[in-house]
Amino acid sequence: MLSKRTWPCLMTVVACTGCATDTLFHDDFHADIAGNAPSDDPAGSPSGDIFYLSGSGTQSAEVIDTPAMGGKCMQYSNADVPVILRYAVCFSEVTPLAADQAFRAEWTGIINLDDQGSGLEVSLGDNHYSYMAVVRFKGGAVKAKTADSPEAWTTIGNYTENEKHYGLIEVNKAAAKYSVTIVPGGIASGWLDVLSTTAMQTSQPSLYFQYYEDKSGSGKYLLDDLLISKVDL
Ligand SMILES: [Ca+2]
Ligand SMILES: [Ca+2]
Repeated sequence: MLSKRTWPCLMTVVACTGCATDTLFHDDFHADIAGNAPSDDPAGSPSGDIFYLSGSGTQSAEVIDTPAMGGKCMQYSNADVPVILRYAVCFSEVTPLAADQAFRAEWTGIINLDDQGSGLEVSLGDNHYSYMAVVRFKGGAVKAKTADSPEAWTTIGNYTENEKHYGLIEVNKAAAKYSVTIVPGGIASGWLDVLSTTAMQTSQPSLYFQYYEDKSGSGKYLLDDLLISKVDL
C-alpha cells in the first residue's frame, strides 16, 4: 500500500506524463466547477500560469459542461459591461525566452456572434496589453492586424458560426513575424510583421480575448484547451 507521502510524488509523475516541458500556460477547465467563473489558477502544469478576467463574476465568462466541446469549457459572452471589463486573459508562467525563441498560442473554439453585438479579437501579447499579433472575428470575416497606427488589417478568410475550430498564433522572434492559422476554413495568414517588437521580448507571452466594440449582445465564444508554449520552428 502506498504511503500518503508517496501519493503526491506519484500523482505528479502521472499528471506530467506526456506534458510538454515547454508549456507556459494550459487550461482545459476540467478542474473547474460548471456555473462558476474559471479558476484564476488553472489546474496542472505549469504551476505559475494565471487565468484572468477583467470583469467580475460569471457575467462575461462561465464554465459550462457541454458535449459540443467534449466536456467542460469556458463560455465567454459579449456581456453588457464596459469594454475595459471584457478581457479574458491567459498569462503564461514567467519564463525568460531567448532572443530567437519562437512561441505559440493555441485554442479550440465554437464562435457564435450576433450581427448587432461586438466583434471579437484574439491577441497574443506581453503581460500588459501590448500585442505582437491580433486576429479579429467580425461579420463572418477573419482579419489579421498589420499595423497599429494608423490601424491596418488584412482579411485572411471566413469563419463559420457554430463550427468547432482550432486556432493557432505563432510568433517567430528571430524574424519578428507572426502567423495565424484557423482550421477548418483554410485560414492561414502567412508570416506578417509583429505589431510590437518590444512586446515580443516578453517573458510572459499572454493570450487575450476581448469583445472590442462598445456593443453588447448575445455573442458567445466557447473556448477550451487553451495552450501557450515554446516551440522550435
Ligand atoms: Ca475541457
Ligand atoms: Ca497551472
